[in-house]
Amino acid sequence: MTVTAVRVTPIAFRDPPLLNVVGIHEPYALRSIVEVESGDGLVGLGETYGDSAMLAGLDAVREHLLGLDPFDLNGLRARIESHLRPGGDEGLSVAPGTLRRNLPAKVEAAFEVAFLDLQGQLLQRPLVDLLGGAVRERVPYSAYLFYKLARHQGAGHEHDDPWGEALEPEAVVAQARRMCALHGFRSIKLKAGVLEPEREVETMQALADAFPALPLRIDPNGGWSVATSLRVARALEGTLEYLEDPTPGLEGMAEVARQLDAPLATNMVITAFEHLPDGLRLGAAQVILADHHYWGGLRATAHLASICRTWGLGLSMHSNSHLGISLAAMTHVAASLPELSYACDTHYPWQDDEVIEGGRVRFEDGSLAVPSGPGLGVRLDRDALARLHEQYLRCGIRDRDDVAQMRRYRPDWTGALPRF
Ligand code: GKR
Ligand code: MG
Repeated sequence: MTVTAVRVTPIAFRDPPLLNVVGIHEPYALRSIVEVESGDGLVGLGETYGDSAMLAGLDAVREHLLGLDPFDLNGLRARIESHLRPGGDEGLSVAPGTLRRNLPAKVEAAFEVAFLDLQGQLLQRPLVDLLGGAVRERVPYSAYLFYKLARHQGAGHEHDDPWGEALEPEAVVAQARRMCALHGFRSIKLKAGVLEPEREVETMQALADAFPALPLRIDPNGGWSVATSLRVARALEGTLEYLEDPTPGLEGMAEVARQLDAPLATNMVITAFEHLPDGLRLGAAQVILADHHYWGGLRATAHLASICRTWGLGLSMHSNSHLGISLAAMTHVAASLPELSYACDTHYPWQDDEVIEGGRVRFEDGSLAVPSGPGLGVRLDRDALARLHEQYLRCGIRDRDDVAQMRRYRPDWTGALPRF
């Protein structure tokens, strides 16, 4: 049994006007849906970034996968490596899908998930069993809060967003209450680097008062200088389970880490295996945020988890905007990792579109059961795929660009880091 067809379909789904350090989300987020067919009519699924660099990478290797055995994951890597060169190091980004950096790892991840989905379907076993089996039946996720505007602007996509504006501490607490009531989350993360740091400290203190029993994290995506990071961290002493990417660069993170007791987490300065030696030598982070979409896949994520265990690092999970195929893959791998000791990030509650049969996935008590069907345990809804592809063709967005989108609101905006 071999791979007989590989399809990649770019899609766009609605995304609210969420603020971050470099700008604001556009009205649509992009993904690609990967389908790998084997001779017996089975289809393995993957979901990844939908930016143009990623689509070009997927397209460059697509036809070279024909004839591969879906169990031959070493063959998959070899074919990708012989047809794709790693890109240059383009610096920090909140949008891994737009970078050529890690491109072979990102392409491998998208196809590896689809191959593993096929393997699971052939063996009639859930994907988690191919990763060593589940160490937990349910995977906890955290409430991912954003400062946000009430309305998108520009390019004919103006519309109000049902979550309304959240810029003041009370509005963010209300957002947290609504998100926790809807999904039962038991830990909270605030995307920061948006307002003056003192305002963000007030927001965190309001969250700590409103949710005294829940672990809290804050992530300004490298938006603060070393001095600002230390000031904020000291103001929040005792309230943080970890402080995520307070400042840009390995050296800056190491400087902050040296002066604090709270652990630093990162999905910005250590994003590939080759960053680990320097990161470890400098002590730049104590918690690594895994993300199979750019670390090279589900097995690479397990490899990263082993390295974290060996070197005494914590392991958490990062997310960008995504739909249900990614959510299923994240849940399978998270269920298989004994090292994962934090609730995973997910942007999923901010979306309302879906591409899988059955529609939106429901969290219960802030967690998801590992899908029990064979492989990923999710199927593609072809009508939804066609509709979201049509939305991609119509929306005109081809690369995530939060900086350019923010210039519609503030023409002098640069998005340069650190901001404060
Ligand atoms: O979507 O605005 C966003 C986030 O800032 C995202 O791009 C980051 O990659 O959520 C991510 C993070 O934890 O840094
Ligand atoms: Mg982060």
